Amino acid sequence: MVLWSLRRLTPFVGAPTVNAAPSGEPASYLPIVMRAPTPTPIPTPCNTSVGVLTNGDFERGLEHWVSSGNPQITDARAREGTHSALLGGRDSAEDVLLQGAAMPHWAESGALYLSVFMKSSDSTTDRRDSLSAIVFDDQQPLASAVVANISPRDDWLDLRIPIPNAVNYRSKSLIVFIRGSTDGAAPTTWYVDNVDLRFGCGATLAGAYSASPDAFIEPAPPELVARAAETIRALRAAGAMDFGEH
Ligand SMILES: [Ca+2]
Ligand SMILES: [Ca+2]
Repeated sequence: MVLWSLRRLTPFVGAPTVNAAPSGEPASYLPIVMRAPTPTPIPTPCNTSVGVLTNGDFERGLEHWVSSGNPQITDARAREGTHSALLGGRDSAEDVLLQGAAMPHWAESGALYLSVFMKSSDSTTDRRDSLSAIVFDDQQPLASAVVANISPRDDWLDLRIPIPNAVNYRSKSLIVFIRGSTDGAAPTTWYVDNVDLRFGCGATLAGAYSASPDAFIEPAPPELVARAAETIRALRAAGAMDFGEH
C-alpha cells in the first residue's frame, strides 16, 4: 500500500529520455557531467597565519624543545592550559630552550609571540637578571626581546616581537632561542608560556591573541645575542640540535 502511494505521488512529467536502456534491460541514468572551461583563478586577499612551533604551550612538557641548563615544566602557573616552562628561579642560572622551524614559502610577515610572568627579588632599577628571546636564521638574529629584572613583574606580559622583512627568509630554517640568566644573588624567575612563532600571508600579521604594545619590546643587547649564538653552536657541535634545521 505504501509503495503504491509513492508511485502515485511520483511525477512522470519530464522524465529523462536519454541513455534509455534497450528493452528488457534495467534502465540506468548516468549523472550529467558539466564540462566547463578551466576557470581563471581569481586573486583573493590572503589573511592566513600559521604557527610553526610544536608544543609552544608546554602542555606536553619539554617535548619538541631542546634544552640546556635546567629549565623546568611547572603547573604552578600557566598563561593557558595548566603548564608553563620555568626558567631561572635560582642564582647563577643559565636555562635555555630551543626549537627549530621552517618559515613558510609564502610568508609575508612574521612575529614571535610569547607570554612571560616574571617574579624577582632583585633590583627594580639595576639590570642583573634577564630572559632573552631571539629568533635566529642560522647565526643571524632576526628579532629579539629582553625581559629583565627591571621589567614589569608579578603579572603576565604577552609579548609580540615582529620579524622585519620576513619575505627575505622564506623557506629558511629558523631557531627560536629562549634563555633565562641570573647573576649570583637575588634570583629572578620567569614562567614562559604560549611561545608562538607565527607567519602571516598578507601585509598585516594576524595576532594569535591580544599582545602588549610593541613599544614595550626591548631588543636583546649584542652580548646576549652573541652568547645565544655561541650556545647554539655548542649544542649543534654536541649533536643536540636534532630538530632538522641546517
Ligand atoms: Ca601552557
Ligand atoms: Ca639576580
